[in-house]
Amino acid sequence: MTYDVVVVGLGGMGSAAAAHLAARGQRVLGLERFGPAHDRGSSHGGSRIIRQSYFEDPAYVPLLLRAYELWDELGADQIVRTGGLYLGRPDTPTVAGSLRASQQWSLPHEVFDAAEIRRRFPTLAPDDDEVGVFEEAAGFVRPERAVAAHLERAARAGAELRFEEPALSWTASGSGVVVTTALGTYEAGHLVLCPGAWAPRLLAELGLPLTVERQVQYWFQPVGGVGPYERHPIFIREDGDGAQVYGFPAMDGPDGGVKTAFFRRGAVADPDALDRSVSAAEVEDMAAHAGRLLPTLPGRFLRAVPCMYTVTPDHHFVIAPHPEHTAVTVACGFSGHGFKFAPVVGEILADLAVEGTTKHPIGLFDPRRPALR
Ligand code: PYC
Repeated sequence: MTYDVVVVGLGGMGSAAAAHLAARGQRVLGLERFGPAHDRGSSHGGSRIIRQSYFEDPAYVPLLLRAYELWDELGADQIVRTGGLYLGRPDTPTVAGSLRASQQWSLPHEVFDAAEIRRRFPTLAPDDDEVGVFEEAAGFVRPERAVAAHLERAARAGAELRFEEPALSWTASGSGVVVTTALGTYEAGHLVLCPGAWAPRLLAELGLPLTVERQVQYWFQPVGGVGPYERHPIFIREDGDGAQVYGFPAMDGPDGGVKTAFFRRGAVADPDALDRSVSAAEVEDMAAHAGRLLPTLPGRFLRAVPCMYTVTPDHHFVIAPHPEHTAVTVACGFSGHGFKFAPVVGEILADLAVEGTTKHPIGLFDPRRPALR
């Protein structure tokens, strides 16, 4: 057999898996339907949040602590630590969940009332009944740079990486797998599937209730310029109407603007026919929501870039051995909050492919859990 492991999809998760597998001496073939570190999937847009006080579930925290270690091993500048502020009324999932995770794992954090938020961060104008959970460890990673670094590591350790070569189908037997692409057929002992928004097609037989969503990232030039946004925490604010708006510091100089977006407010999308145009109504909606918290942010609209989420009903990931094929490992359904985990997901996928098990806690990501039936 030519390869020990084929990795399908070389975005955030697949590039990390290829790097970890190749570092363990596996003969790796990586297949990607687009070019290296492309902007057609879910790993582009210049920045992704990284944080530890995880409101989605405290069970993510040990994975985050390991992810931080691995990001730092990948490169001293992979994580830009800006601090992070999670705002809303005290009983919102964003605030209550961040506090719960911080307390459960004794993560350093502070809680500010609205007046204190305004005093410390003059760009922010929360309502009087809002609070903020602040954690210093939060910040952002640059997704394109991170994918490129993992690809570089994989190639340096001997992985063969083939781009512009979409995987069309795969079969598995007791002795291994066969993967068919637009250009050829490959045999290997194991298959790691990281198909991103193409998961509903390449994992159709699992019948997972995955929804591919179009999500737009927006950049605005603030009134008065980016100055006050240059040293600024990342933020996630849960609005009174349940919408979550998030954003970043200014990170690309005086003309680069400030990026903001909605978390989980996407429309269903076809990954092969993603609408890349962004309407004036969408820009106005974003400006209105961002402006409620940061009145100077939506000064002048600069640009907008769509990407995709692949969403599970409970917003938890799918990472597991394939329930029917021991020679296949699956990773999908990252639901818009997965990128920060990329290096630890790569480590887990390498564990599962090589050892058949992992010491990391991945019970939450079981494809057979009730929420996915
Ligand atoms: O990945 O933490 C995250 C995130 C928050 C809002 C959008 N993405």
